[in-house]
Formats: sequence, C-alpha cells, structure tokens
Amino acid sequence: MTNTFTPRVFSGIKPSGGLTLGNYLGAIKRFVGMQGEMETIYCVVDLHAITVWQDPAELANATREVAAGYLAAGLDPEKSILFNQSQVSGHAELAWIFNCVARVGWMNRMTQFKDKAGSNAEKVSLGLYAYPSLMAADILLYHATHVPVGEDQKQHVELTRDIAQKFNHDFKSDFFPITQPVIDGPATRVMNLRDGSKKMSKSGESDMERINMLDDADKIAKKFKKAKTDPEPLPETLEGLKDRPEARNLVDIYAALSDTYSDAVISEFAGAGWGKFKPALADLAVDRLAPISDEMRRLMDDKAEIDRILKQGADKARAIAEPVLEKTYDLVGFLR
Ligand code: AQP
Repeated sequence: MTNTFTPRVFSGIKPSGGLTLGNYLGAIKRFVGMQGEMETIYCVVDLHAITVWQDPAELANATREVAAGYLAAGLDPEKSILFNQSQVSGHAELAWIFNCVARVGWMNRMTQFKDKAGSNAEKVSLGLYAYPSLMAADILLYHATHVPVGEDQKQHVELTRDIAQKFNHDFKSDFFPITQPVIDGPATRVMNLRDGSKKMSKSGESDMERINMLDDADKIAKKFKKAKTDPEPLPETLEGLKDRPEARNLVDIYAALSDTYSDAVISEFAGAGWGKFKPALADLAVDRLAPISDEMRRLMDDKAEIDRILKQGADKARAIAEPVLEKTYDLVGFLR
C-alpha cells in the first residue's frame, strides 16, 4: 500500500545574525505567499545556528529577530505554526537516526560545507558537517511535502529526498514522503552587493555587501548607491545582462520587490543608467521594507510576547512530531 501525505510546508531560517534582503526575498516573502494554500510550519532553526560559534545572548536576540521578521512580514501564528527548533527535541532525535542512514560520501558532496569550511575543514565543528542530516530531520519530522528555499539550499533538499528513500528502503516502509523543493520567483539567489559571484549572507564580512532588514532608509540608499555595477546602461533585453552578474542582481532584486519579472523591469528601464536605476531601486526597497522593519522593531520591544508565540508554536509542532518520531522508533526497533 502506498502512503498518502497531507500537503504540508516546512521551512526555516537560522538565527546566525540579522535577517538580510536575501532571507526576505528568497524565503520569508515566499513563506507568506504559501500561508493559507496548505498547512505551513516555519521554524527559527537555532540548532543549525550553533554549527558555527554564536554568543549566547546574541543567539537569543537573533532568534527573536527572525521570529519578529516572520510576524512583521505577515506570518500569522493562527495560520502557520511558528517556533524555534530547540524547543522540539524530536529534531535532534530524528537527526541522529538520519546520521546513521546518510552516507559519508553523500555529505562529502555538499557544496555549502565546502564553501563554509574552506581550507579550514579540520577545525570546523562536526555539526557543520552533519547539518544537512539535521535539515532532513527538520523536514521529515513533520512529513513535509513542500519546502520553499533559496537556490543555495536545493542540494540539501535533494539529500533529504535521498535520506527518505534510503530509510524507506532499509526499513521496508513508505513512511517518509519524498519532499519537493519549491524554488521559484526572480530572487531565489540574491547576490552580494560588492561581488556578484557570491550570495548575500548574514555572516558575510562587510556590512556594505548586504541589505539588512533593520537597515534604515539612509543606509539602504547608501548601500545601493555603492553597490558594484559596470559602466554600461541597462540593456534592451534580459539577454543583454548575461555576463553582467552585478547588474543582473540589482534587476532581479527590483523585480522581486515589485512582484514582477526581471524582463518587465528591463522593459521599463531599457537604456537607463545607474544614476537613474539605483535611486529608483533604493526608493522601492525602502517603500517595501520600512513597514516591515518598523513592525519588527515594535515586536522586538515585547520579548515576552515573541517568546509566548514561539512556545505556543512549539507545543503545536510537538503534537505533529511526536507520533512521527514514535513510529520511526518502532520501525528502527527501539524498545521503550
Ligand atoms: N542570498 C540569498 N538569496 C536567496 N535566498 C537566500 N536565503 C539565504 N540567503 C539567500 C534563503 O533563506 C533561507 C534561510 O537561510 P539560512 O539563514 O537558514 O541559511 P543560509 O542560506 O546559510 O543563510 P545566510 O544568510 O547565508 O546565513 P549565514 O551567513 O549565517 O550562513 C533559506 O531558504 C535560504 O535559501
């Protein structure tokens, strides 16, 4: 008999620093779009954050900031389950089982680990290496069928599918779904403003390379003004941006912020120079981000309320996770 799975969305963001425009366009904005379409579970993945060192007080702040970002952007705790990962112990428990399902060869192919570890691979934490197996546990603990992510996380969702398939095969079941990554829209990979070959990250070296959700209007304008581009004006067609990664990035950001497509932006700005496009982009970004950042600041002033929402969400998440973990333990043969 083939198992049928209720359509369910799971995704998360790690509180490893302040939220960026990349997190907003590649993840949060799309999380909001899926709310109401099916059951949605959105997590602040604090267990993932500590794969690199986090100051404990800053981790707590960043966890509340991601939660505030979720709420301010339009996630509603009555419609979506919102919680932080460490409050539901099933994530870590299932991750251990998946550590024993996943193969070292699979992990060795993960490009994000190679990028993050760089030449320092001997000194990074074991957790950073095992991160994708915890991510598989996050998703499969809820039998999630859809995972909205940015392009950078695609390989990890593919690994989640491999883990589910191998578990199902090894334990002769069809217990875990084969999850779909959902990667769509013009901003699935927002790039660094100073180097169009690197993605915009919370933990990138310079603050000038990213737009933070809590940046004020002056900072946003300054960062776009100083963003690296080339001397050419915008072309007549999108094809003309082929070898111009920094220019393409700014056009994609404009498209995502204005809920349109990059070719529509090119039609509007064909032939325009940066002196025209960059201020228009900065105005648009401020217009879209300021109401969210104002609301984030307001929410972050009431820590107790954020903590209450996260706890309530964790209780709901646990109620879904516990039977999945119980059944997994039965399949594995754990006595209790
Ligand atoms: N630049 C980006 N463009 C599009 N999507 C992005 N995401 C992150 N950066 C971009 C998406 O945001 C979600 C949460 O990501 P995360 O914070 O959990 O992990 P990350 O991808 O490692 O993010 P950072 O900002 O690069 O964090 P640090 O610097 O701490 O490692 C994911 O869906 C991700 O695709």
